[in-house]
Amino acid sequence: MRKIGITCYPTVGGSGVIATELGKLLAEEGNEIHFITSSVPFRLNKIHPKIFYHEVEMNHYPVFQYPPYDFALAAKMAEVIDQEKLDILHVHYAMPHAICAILAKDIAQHDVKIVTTLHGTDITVLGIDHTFKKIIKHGIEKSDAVTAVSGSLVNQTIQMLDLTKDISVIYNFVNEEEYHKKSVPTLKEQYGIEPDEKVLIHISNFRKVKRVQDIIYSFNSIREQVKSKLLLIGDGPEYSHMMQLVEKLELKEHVLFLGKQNNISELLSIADLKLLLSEKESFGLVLLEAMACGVPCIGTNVGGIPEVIKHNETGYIVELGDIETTAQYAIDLLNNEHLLNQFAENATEHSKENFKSSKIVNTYIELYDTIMKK
Ligand code: GMT
Repeated sequence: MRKIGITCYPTVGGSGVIATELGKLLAEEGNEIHFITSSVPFRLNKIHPKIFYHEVEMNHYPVFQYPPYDFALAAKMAEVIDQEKLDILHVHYAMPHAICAILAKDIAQHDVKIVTTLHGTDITVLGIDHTFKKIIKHGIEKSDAVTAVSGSLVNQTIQMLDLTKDISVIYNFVNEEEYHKKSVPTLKEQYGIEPDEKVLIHISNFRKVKRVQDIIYSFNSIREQVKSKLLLIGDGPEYSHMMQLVEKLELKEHVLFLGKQNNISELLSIADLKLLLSEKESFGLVLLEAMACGVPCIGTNVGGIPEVIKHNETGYIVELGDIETTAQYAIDLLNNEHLLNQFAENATEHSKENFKSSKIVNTYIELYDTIMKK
């Protein structure tokens, strides 16, 4: 039995999902898991005798212009390392979690190993603010092991930070108990979708990098040739702009804005095709969630997306901003029932074979055991 601390962003987001699902599966394997976060991770939805939660508490003193969250986190990490005698502290995101973990390790009496998993946005932050470069590099170099969610992210990290450190690729996974095709016979009707209408789906946090407008423009061409509806799921800064665009293109009755939703696998179970046309994406967990539910995907040739979608087998890869090719691929696929079924089957197989949760969790366990021996 290993004692493992996990820190992640607890709110909605792929990295928080992966960290929490990993913790749950590690607990199932008999490990003791200690989440050290600012609030209960949103996917920590069931109790388990081997899962514990330590809240990072913040005091608001008027003297501080900005509340020192990073120090509060490091202090809590150090406390939990010593109290619980943690073997491993696994942090998701270099910024600031890896740096806080290094500081906590220095403070704590008990020896702990630090594992940092990079999810992408921690590295792309560098594009916004280069003052972070040295501190992120420090967090990565001082970690006992570093993993990234795609080969593309490893290359990008090494290039941007001039690193010599070994970074292993450990792909993301989905909880198969939740993500599989479900029988939801009345759901289409409940959303006012005709039985013979195809359903396209996009799920994101509606940040600019997700280029939701490319999805809407593609759909505008698709629906001229395929009777279909577009489901837009999630919320974020671009949401109201996208609503305006849909109105401008007179697509209001064909595009359903559903906002944030919990039962994504049920919505995926009525979808025929998933679109993710981002300009930055280290992995694209939503693609894997879709494929696990038997939904083929079209994604951009960006970041880790081509490592997740098998072009011409589980979906298609298109160049960034190429709305015409996206629409053409979608039209051809949606109009060919045989090919669509084949792609759906391939997608399920691909997710099971290459992103199986038990296989990924074992890879993390092997990594923990290797560094614990050092
Ligand atoms: O994409 C986001 O804006 C959210 C971000 C997060 O913190 O969850 O996602 C990143 O991590 C996910 C889990 O590893 C990946 O699937 C996403 O591709 C990655 N997002 C980006 O690289 C933009």
